[in-house]
Amino acid sequence: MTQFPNNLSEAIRWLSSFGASADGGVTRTLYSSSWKEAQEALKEWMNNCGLETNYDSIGNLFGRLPAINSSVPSILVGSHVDTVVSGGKYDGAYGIVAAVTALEFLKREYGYPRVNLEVVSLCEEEGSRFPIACSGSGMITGVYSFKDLMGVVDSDGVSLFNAMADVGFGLSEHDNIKRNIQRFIEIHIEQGPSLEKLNKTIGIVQTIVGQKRFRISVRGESNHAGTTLMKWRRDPMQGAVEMIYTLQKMVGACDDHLVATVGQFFVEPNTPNVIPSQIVFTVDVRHPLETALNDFCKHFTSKFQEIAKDKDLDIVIEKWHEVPPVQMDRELNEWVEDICQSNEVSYYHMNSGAGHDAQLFAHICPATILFVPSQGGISHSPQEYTSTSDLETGLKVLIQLLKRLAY
Ligand code: HGY
Ligand code: MN
Ligand code: MN
Repeated sequence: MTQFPNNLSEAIRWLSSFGASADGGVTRTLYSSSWKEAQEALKEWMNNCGLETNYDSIGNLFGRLPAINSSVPSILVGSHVDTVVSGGKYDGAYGIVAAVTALEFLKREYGYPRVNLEVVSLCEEEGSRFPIACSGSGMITGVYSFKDLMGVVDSDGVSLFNAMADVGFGLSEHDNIKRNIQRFIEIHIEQGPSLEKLNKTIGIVQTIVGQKRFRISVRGESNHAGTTLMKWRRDPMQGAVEMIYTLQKMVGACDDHLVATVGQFFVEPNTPNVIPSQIVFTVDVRHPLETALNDFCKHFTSKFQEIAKDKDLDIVIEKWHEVPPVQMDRELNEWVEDICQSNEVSYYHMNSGAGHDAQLFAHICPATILFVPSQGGISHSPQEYTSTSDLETGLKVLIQLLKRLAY
């Protein structure tokens, strides 16, 4: 008999065992074997909690607590099951296990709701294997469609559709997995230091920042490291280094809300005594204001073009992810504030510097995301940690919000 978790901390530990990495972190990328095992185990747990489970064709997993009149659109509550490489135990996972625990409690205490309540374990949000992020929520909301997934391959050249088929899922262009959702609620770790620094337990998010992610390919001429004088070189490494240095200088001239990250860096042929033929690196830029985000991206990309031209290098700039900043739902946030006040739970109105699935759902329905503190503000790391009491407080607020909305 499978052993199911009895409490939140146990559930987090249990879920983190799927894709556990030697460094104490978790690596559970889209359509990997650990991803499939995690979804199957969650499905079993949801069934065991009395929820009606089903997958959609790309592997989003739903657990439904049906209403007496189940014809009205559902309230969806959940988060993403995938992680970054060597990520933490809580990012995404907490939102799923808290949602399952909340629905199990509501069913036991109050029976069937007035409105369908559905947990969702979203197949992918991070964009850490394939160059597409939020594909789970993007397909449910219709922000993405079949054509956005076509031709997508990972860094090993494996296509998204083949990886999807390898774990038993498949999408045809006639599949419509868009859902009509009444509201979307996500509970998530803050992944930053604000709540801990301010000694607050619940973050009520007003705005989720906009973000753009680019892949920059700089091509030059590979040659012998010893026989090629510097003045004869068309070295993409020199170009890429100047671009990244210039990017950092440009960020420094902006306000603190503008953040830019070079997270991936590939050298070809990546050999000590060979002048590289190509450098590929990523740039992730974020800001809570769409105009500031757009202006900065326009500025840095034209600067990169200039540097390439000046050094006689070829450059290809591909933007592969873009989400505008979105406002979370005011009414839902007022309810959360009221719940915190009546339960004497400390809270703080804030923005989210991390992107989240709630950002996609906000395009089709009222959506919000609640934060609990991250110890030391650390995330996307094996050191990610949130205390049991904060996890439990977040769950309590989530349960009361769902009770108000659906009973
Ligand atoms: O990168 C992000 O903002 C999120 O953690 N995927
Ligand atoms: Mn997340
Ligand atoms: Mn994340």
